[in-house]
Amino acid sequence: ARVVRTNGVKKNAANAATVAKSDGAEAVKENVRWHAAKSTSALPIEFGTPEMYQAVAQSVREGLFDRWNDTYAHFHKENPKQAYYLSMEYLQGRALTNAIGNMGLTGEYSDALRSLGYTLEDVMSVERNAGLGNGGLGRLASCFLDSIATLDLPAWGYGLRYKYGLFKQAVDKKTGEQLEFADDWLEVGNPWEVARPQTAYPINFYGKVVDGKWVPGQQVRAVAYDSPIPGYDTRNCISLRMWDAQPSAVDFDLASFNASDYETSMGPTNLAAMLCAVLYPGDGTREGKALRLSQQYMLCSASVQDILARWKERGNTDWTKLPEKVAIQMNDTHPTLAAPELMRILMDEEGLSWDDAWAITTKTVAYTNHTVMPEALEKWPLDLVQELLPRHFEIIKRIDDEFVASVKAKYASKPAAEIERAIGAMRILENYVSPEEKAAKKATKASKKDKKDKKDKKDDKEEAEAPAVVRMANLCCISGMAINGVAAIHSEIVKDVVFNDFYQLFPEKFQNKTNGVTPRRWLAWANPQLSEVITKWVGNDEWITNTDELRKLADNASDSKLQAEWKAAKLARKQICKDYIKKVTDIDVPIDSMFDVQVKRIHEYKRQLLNILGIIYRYKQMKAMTPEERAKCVPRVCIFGGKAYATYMQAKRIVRLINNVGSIVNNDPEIGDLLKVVFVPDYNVSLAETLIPASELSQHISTAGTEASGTSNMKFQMNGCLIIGTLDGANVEIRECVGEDNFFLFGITDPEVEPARKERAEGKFVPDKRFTEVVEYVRSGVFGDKFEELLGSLEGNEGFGRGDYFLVGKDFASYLEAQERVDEAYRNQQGWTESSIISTAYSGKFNSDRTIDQYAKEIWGITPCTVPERK
Ligand code: B1N
Repeated sequence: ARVVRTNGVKKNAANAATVAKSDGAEAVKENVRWHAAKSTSALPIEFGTPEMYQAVAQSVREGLFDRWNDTYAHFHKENPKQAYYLSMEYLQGRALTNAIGNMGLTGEYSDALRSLGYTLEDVMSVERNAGLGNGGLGRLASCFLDSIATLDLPAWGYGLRYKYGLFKQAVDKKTGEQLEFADDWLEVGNPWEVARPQTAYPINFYGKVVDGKWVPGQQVRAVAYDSPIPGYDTRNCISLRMWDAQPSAVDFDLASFNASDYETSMGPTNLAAMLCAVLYPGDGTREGKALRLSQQYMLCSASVQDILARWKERGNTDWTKLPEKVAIQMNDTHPTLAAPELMRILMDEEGLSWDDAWAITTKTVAYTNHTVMPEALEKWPLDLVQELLPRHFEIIKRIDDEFVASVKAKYASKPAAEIERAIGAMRILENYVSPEEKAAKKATKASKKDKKDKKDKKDDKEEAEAPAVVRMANLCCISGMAINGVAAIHSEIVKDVVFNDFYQLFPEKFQNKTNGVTPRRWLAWANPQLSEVITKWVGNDEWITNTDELRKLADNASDSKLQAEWKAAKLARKQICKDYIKKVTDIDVPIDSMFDVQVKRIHEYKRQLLNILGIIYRYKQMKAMTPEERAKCVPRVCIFGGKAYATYMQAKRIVRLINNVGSIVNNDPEIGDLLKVVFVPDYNVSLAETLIPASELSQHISTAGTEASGTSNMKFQMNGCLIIGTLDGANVEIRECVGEDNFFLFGITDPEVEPARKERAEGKFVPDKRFTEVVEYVRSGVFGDKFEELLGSLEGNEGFGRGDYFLVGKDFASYLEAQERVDEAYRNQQGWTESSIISTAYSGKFNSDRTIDQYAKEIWGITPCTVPERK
């Protein structure tokens, strides 16, 4: 009865638009077979696993369409307040396993494929990773979408459809260096996206402002590509809308083309291609900055235009009530331009007054801060903003002027110097000199021309050194209705340090939203072996949404039957991981060793260097032992993964050191299976799904106060992995949940960091003897190279010295002691397994459903809008 195809194709029930759970594996099989014949790009003479992946993806996608369309229609009809998550990054990973898992069809697809002679594992491995993000921030956005859909919330994601995602990483076999390759993730097509060429908006750049309105100099079109994001155990299926840049047809200069002036005629086409070519184009140069800022503007402008068009489409008319229908969340400062863009449209296109537009904007946008590292707080050259977005510059300038005036009025009773300091810290434009002031300065200079004294020269120099910039975070704090950090400690640092002046001014805006991760992808689908044990011992699978249910595991944490099943699940995952490592690195890792993992972007503050120096110390110690002593060591496999930013030399040296240590240690016959050091190349979402379930110990060892939250720490915890870590980011809250006995803590705390740096700078710090020994050992050239620049950074301030800014030396002794506690704990396998069970049991807080529920209630003001069953 549900036949939908009419194009002469032989039909049966399974050709219908949806395969429901009740249809069973047989119907799924027929549906997949149908798609294999009719909707893949395979030629009739070729059919293998890649083609089967296409067929299955088409089948699943078809099954999602009713839910997806119904969700769209239902939101349209109900006209609820809707939230929009604006992010320059999404790390979606693979979609297939997640979609069938969320639809509750894993068993059916698995059986259907088996009877067709394939396995679901092989088929899903064909899918390319959608890697349109750098790390935690992008993956967080993707986890949030899963939770939004699962909680039936009316919210959508907006992003950019980069042609090339984050680069693919390989390791040079000879030198151990990182190699980078473009990630052409769309090469073989993307079955999860739907192009919507009807949904396109003009995006303008350059030009000038005439009579208060923007007369642009350049234009591209942003075209919508939508991907369905199915919720778990619900019919709700939301959208991730990604914008692609295309040339506007009117710009195509056919005459030039016919006159063989291809460069001129292809100009707009090339510009459009460049805009969405890569995630995070290098922004060292002015061209690079202009490109990145153009990308950010395209995301903001297209999304805001689309949001307002939808608001109208749903019959809304009273602009002053926009904040009752729309909330826009800015994922870090990258989409800050959403605020001035909303202002511009409301004023210049909809005719609202400044005051009305401002009142609306400041109730609509909200800002999440993800880092306190000063170099990551975006500042754009003022003249670039002015040139690229002249109308927005005017708007930003006026926001700044009015803000300065409001602070002066509010702080009138304070000392003048204090007012000046506070304004200096908070205003949007930094080092800005207005044209009038510039003219005045020039005049004074001219009059002083002959008596040019030293002081004047100094002034000149300062001017040259401090270019005028637009501080995006300040614009966010001023225009946002809410500002949040991403873990308790981070949100405190945001209030006390990074934005303290704003906190004094607008204490009510500041909030905390501790990050979370989706238990669907990161536990239920990534680790079916452990999930089965959990479901059995919890009594049902409610924990897949209500992760507090996991606590029930704690009651049986010391039960030998649960322990045996728990260990068996872990062992199965270690085997999968071992096979993968063998396949990609050719290293044999012993399965009965402790799997000790650190995977994350390579960054000095994350201190992979501390980890590898600790390993070198371990190696050195083992070398010095008698064979009998050595036999008593706890065997470890130390696994690293992570990408270094292409121009971040120090991070690249860390990668090389890890690889070089690996090639010495792994081939040392004295050491054998007692220690293995593995760098697994090309860390991405899929690799995380392989490594995390197999891990027994994971390292989250950033210098206190530097990691805003971390989110992999939560994934490891959920999968029963113990953590060695500092009191930083979400570690603090994880430790509170699992209890101090189940967390290997070390290192100085945030308030101790500045004094330690001072001690270091004053030459009063004496490093632990073991630290000095290890550094000297590396210096001696055992690992191929002497790593002068890398090790130098741990020392003074001359030459390569950076004064050990991230305090590797300071925390080294404490780290080694914590590692000794780890070894001791691992010797007691029962105790270890009990801690592992407890870790999972108390991971409920870190479910992104909890995080999203808080955003929905405390920032966005949205409530569930559940799509009903079809009648
Ligand atoms: O955001 C994650 C946190 O868990 C991590 O601790 C934090 O480091 C990460 C500029 C960033 N902060 N800032 C970025 C990403 C890309 C870019 O161009 C900054 N990423 C984080 C989720 O809250």
